[in-house]
Amino acid sequence: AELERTFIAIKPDGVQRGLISEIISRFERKGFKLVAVKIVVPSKGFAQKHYHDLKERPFFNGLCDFLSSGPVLAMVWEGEGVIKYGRKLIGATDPQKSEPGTIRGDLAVVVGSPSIFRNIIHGSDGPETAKDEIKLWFKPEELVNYTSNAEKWIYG
Ligand code: YYY
Ligand code: MG
Repeated sequence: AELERTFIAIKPDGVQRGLISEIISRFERKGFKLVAVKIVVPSKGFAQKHYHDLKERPFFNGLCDFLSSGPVLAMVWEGEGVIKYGRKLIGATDPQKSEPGTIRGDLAVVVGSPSIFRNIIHGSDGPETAKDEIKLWFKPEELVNYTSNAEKWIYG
């Protein structure tokens, strides 16, 4: 089994709305394993680093203000296919377009301006960004290696 990890963050709107346990539960019930977690208020500079790929976009400044506006729950989840499947659990970027059954589709508010910022959750979009984002948010010693007794039931 290939060890795969992704960076998942509950954004300030998700934390303030009391959605932490709901979101963790969806990853946990799917069979993914939590290997790092902490709550932090990122500085604006840190948010700019996190979203550096989007720095040319018109919404970059507002997006970074939003991410640094309050506590964020930063996590690393591990499991086979977790990067791609994590994105599937999260749903489409725009809450107006995310399907019911996804985190954004079920939980993100679709009204308000600019509502697309308030889409509750971030997930790495590929193996390279997962690696970079985990490194940005966590020190190596904050990641915990352990065997879950459920793994033989999940992976066979
Ligand atoms: O990975 P994901 O969060 O689904 O979308 P990205 O394209 O990486 O954009 C990051 C973040 O930026 C998105 O969650 C909301 C915001 N955003 C926006 O405000 N307006 C857009 N047109 C696109 C993205
Ligand atoms: Mg993205």
